[in-house]
Amino acid sequence: MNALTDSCDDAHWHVLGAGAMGCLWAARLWQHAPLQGRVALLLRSAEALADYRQHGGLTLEAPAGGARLQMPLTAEGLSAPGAALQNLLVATKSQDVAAALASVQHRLAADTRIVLLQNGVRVQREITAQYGQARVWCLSTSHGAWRRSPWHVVHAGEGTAWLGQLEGGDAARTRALLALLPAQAMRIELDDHIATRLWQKFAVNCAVNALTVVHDCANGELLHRPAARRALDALIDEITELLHALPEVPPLPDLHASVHEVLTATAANASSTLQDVRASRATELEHLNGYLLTLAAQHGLSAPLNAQLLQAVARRTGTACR
Ligand code: KPL
Repeated sequence: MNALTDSCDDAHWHVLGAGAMGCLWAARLWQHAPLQGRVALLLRSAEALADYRQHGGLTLEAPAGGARLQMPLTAEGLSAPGAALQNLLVATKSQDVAAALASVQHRLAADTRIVLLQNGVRVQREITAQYGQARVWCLSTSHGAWRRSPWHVVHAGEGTAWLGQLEGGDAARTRALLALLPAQAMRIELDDHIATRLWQKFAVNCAVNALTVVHDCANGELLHRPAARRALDALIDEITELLHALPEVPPLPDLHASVHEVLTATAANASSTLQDVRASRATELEHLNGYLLTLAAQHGLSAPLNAQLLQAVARRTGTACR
């Protein structure tokens, strides 16, 4: 029984997106005592479902060489019929969220809670507008994870996570939702100003991610390679000016300081975008610098450095990102 919701009937989670983050959150949800293991992965392809079932569960490796835990979570096909979803954690890439939600449309009820775990702010704004403020929550997280193999996830960097709804939302319902999440294991805190936090992380990701691809370097190198550092500083200036001019963006802390802090804390890491490029996966840049260009154009502003950056990434990867 959950003290805040007065019910254990609404404690079932489904996790959409079985990348490193999806697997990490699914495993941590499964461990969360009030849920008693009522967590299922929603898998897109029949092959993935068969492979997962044959494998028999997820393995979670805790940080710093900690324990390896086997977790027999269930899995379901994405388009399979089933009961209405109570809590849905969406952990796909930004560009896949709308299609992924559309494919579980038949299982979304008026009271299904949708929790978004993406970088950026575009998806959060679009999905909140589409499904309504009452049904959508955002998690902004600094946890790090990677997969040793498809069903074996390593919780590599223990970070923090913040939970909230755009435009404030309903505090009591957000607290009730927090009780259904692994607040301790994932260090989740409530944030009444999640929009500010999302915009801030968006700004950092716009400054860092594409540039690590162009310079093909770990995060910290952006501070230490002279050419990369010059490009970084100029890009931060442009992003700061642009965000300041956009009416929808709340006041944000100094971006030079935020970027410096993140790059120092994650110096040895490859950004998620560089990891995507190295693994020949689609990147989220259309939802980062691409979205910045869209917002700039909507307000008659220009962002030449961001545009050049996207072109440079496209040349390097051989794919147009817009
Ligand atoms: O969020 C990140 C990412 O890689 O997507 C940063 C902050 C750049 C850390 O790597």
